[in-house]
Amino acid sequence: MIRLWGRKSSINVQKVLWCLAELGFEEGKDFEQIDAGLHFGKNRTPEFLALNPNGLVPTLEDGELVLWESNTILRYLARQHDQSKRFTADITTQYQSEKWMDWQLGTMWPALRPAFLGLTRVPENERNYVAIQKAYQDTNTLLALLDQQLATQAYCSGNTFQIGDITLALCVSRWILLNQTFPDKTGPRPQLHNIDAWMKRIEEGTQYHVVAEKEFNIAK
Ligand SMILES: N[C@@H](CCC(=O)N[C@@H](CS)C(=O)NCC(=O)O)C(=O)O
Repeated sequence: MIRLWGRKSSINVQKVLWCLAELGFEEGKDFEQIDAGLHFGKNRTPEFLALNPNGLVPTLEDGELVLWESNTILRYLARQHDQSKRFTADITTQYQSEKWMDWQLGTMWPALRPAFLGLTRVPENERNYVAIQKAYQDTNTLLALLDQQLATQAYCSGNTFQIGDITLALCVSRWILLNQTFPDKTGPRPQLHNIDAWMKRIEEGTQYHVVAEKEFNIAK
């Protein structure tokens, strides 16, 4: 049975949980999830560090194979466990999806992360609100690029839902929730209509509900 280490409030663990749901894996039957990280601890133990020397989640065990880096875990699951072959796209679609996955990890999340961590993890009296608002506004500019892409196609890499959409949608949902929860701290959020329509398609047509959040809750 696949074993997934990581608390369910982590964006990177949620990528894996969502992907497993898309592939038809049921928790407790096809995979085991172990709470680890933040207040759950366990991620600095010698046992865990032997699996992932970074001490971070998610970490996945599938038989002898141990993987960390959430986007790589998604690539592996889509290659190894996709019975229906819905993630076995033509080469153009596959690499457009890969491109957005790298953009999510290397560009978009680093931009939004200071706002996310600043507002949800840093105590109120220690927050740098100037840096938080700048991070949020920089993310607005970046997301206009995704919105532009979604003007001509239903999903990030073409007309089918791919793993790239999983990685992006979890960042976008945090971007929306941050503004809804702390509107005066993030500053304005532009209406990006193509992103709104894409999120609606995802909410209605995928397993997004297994990780969807209405509030920030690091306790779970
Ligand atoms: N690039 C890594 C980042 C992993 C990461 O930063 N994980 C965070 C949670 S999102 C973590 O383990 N934080 C420490 C903790 O939760 O205690 C990935 O995509 O998997």
